[in-house]
Amino acid sequence: MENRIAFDFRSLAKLITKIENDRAGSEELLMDLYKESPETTVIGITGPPGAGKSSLTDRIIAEYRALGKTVGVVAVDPSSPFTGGAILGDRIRMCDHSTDPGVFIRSMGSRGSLGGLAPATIDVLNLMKSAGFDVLIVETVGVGQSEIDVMSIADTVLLVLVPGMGDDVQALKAGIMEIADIFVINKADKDGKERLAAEINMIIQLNRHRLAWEPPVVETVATENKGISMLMDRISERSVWLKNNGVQVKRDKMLNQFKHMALDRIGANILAILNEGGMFTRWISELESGKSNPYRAMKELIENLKIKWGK
Ligand SMILES: Nc1nc2c(ncn2[C@@H]2O[C@H](COP(=O)(O)OP(=O)(O)OP(=O)(O)O)[C@@H](O)[C@H]2O)c(=O)[nH]1
Ligand SMILES: [Mg+2]
Repeated sequence: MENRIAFDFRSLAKLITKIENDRAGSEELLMDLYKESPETTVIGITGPPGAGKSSLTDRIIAEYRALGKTVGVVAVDPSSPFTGGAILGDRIRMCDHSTDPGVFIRSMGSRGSLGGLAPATIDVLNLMKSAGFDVLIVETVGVGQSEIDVMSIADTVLLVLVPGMGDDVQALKAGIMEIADIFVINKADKDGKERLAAEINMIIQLNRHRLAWEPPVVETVATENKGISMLMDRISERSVWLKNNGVQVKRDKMLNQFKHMALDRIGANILAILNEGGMFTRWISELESGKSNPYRAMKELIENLKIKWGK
């Protein structure tokens, strides 16, 4: 099989470190390197801590490797101060693949990701997409806004849940349908999977009318390799569906990505400009002298922006 990967892994690792440590300085680099890569399957894996996301990732890597496909993995661990693979091993259970020349695994911690983990992760994923892996996997913890942001880059998002968290599913309801393309009930060897499945199915039914793609539910036991081939089948079906019906889905995801990228850049630039212009210092002194208040300051800010950018 032809190897489409454009860089050797050492260069790739160096580029990622550069992006993590100096996002603003890497902008030019990303501008030059960015390449749409329609052949790359991008899979997002998210869910609560300890649900078995890394164990599943490990199994999925093995399945794709058996087909001769190259795999790139980014594991985001917001609780870790480390980056650059230092925590590979324990929390990220993919040791089996660490010596495989067709697999590149990178972990990202909170250190060095100026401007937030989500924007930095998106930059790194875009780089890896451009590098030409057959499959790209991104693992994140949680179902919050930052996961939703990161997942805008994935074609197919697996939401991994475990039995015994029925009430949590209720609490997650709002975010859940926005993010899940495939529900995975992992640790199906534990009690309570029927209840969880019922909860998930209820949420799917409630949202059915507005879903173009109805997310399937798959049960797995990652540690015993059970349900994995079923999961791979669902992932393939999703890919086929995306090929035939996915134009709007891709457009929506791209739009989402653009908005986040724009907000991220605009936010950083504007804060710098305001700082330089001494706006913050002036606001503080006006606040202290009772001449203004935070709401007046914001009104002034927005009006100035409107003058600059029209409308
Ligand atoms: N019983 C059982 N245990 C599992 C299963 N899958 C994973 N585990 C165990 O659950 C624990 C957490 O697995 P991980 O794969 O690290 O979970 P994770 O979601 O990646 O965890 P974080 O990245 O820390 O959020 C490990 O001890 C696994 O061996 C499963 O299907 N059944
Ligand atoms: Mg993990």
